[in-house]
Amino acid sequence: MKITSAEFIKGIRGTDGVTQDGVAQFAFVGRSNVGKSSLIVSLTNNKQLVKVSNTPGKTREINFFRINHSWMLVDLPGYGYAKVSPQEKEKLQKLIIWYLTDRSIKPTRVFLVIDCKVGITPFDEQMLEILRDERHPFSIVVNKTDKLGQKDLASQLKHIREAAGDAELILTAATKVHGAKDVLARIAQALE
Ligand SMILES: Nc1nc2c(ncn2[C@@H]2O[C@H](COP(=O)(O)OP(=O)(O)OP(=O)(O)O)[C@@H](O)[C@H]2O)c(=O)[nH]1
Ligand SMILES: [Mg+2]
Repeated sequence: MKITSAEFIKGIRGTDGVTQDGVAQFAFVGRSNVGKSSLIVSLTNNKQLVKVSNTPGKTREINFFRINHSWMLVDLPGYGYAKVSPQEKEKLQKLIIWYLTDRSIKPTRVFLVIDCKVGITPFDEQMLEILRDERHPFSIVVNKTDKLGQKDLASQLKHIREAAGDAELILTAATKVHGAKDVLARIAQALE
């Protein structure tokens, strides 16, 4: 599948206003700084579309991007970033949980993004629990694979596989556009 158009639709901070037009939504969730926004850049090949920075806690809204004039990519804020205020942290956490649990929202597939160096954290475990409880189809995207050598990557993947159970793993390096085609293939399959 090729992405020929990508447009920012809106960012929401409250618990209303999700586009209810029934189009498929593919959502990226995960800890702050794991590379969710970078993955969206790598899929769309459009740096202007998404704000990516070295500052964790960059995405503060749920951002919706319409792709190929039909389906949506959804960029969620990250959880677990220590330096945002406790109030902001709680607000962001509520926003993420609302997106994943509200009955009116039915993401076609959720991509839980993790940093291959860090592995699956207790926060990620909580997200996995929610994804399973809500019965959302999901994949675990193991990002930043360029940061580890072959041997370390293999050993990290072993741990990640143990914690991931039967969840599908997709390996990526967003800033090198590695693995983008595998994520896109998963999306294409779900859209069939
Ligand atoms: N080396 C390397 N760096 C990456 C990769 N993906 C993202 N980064 C870098 O990691 C930092 C954070 O990336 P973002 O895409 O903003 O992360 P995010 O998950 O959207 O973060 P929040 O919006 O805070 O939740 C940026 O400096 C990216 O350039 C990758 O695959 N490899
Ligand atoms: Mg982001």
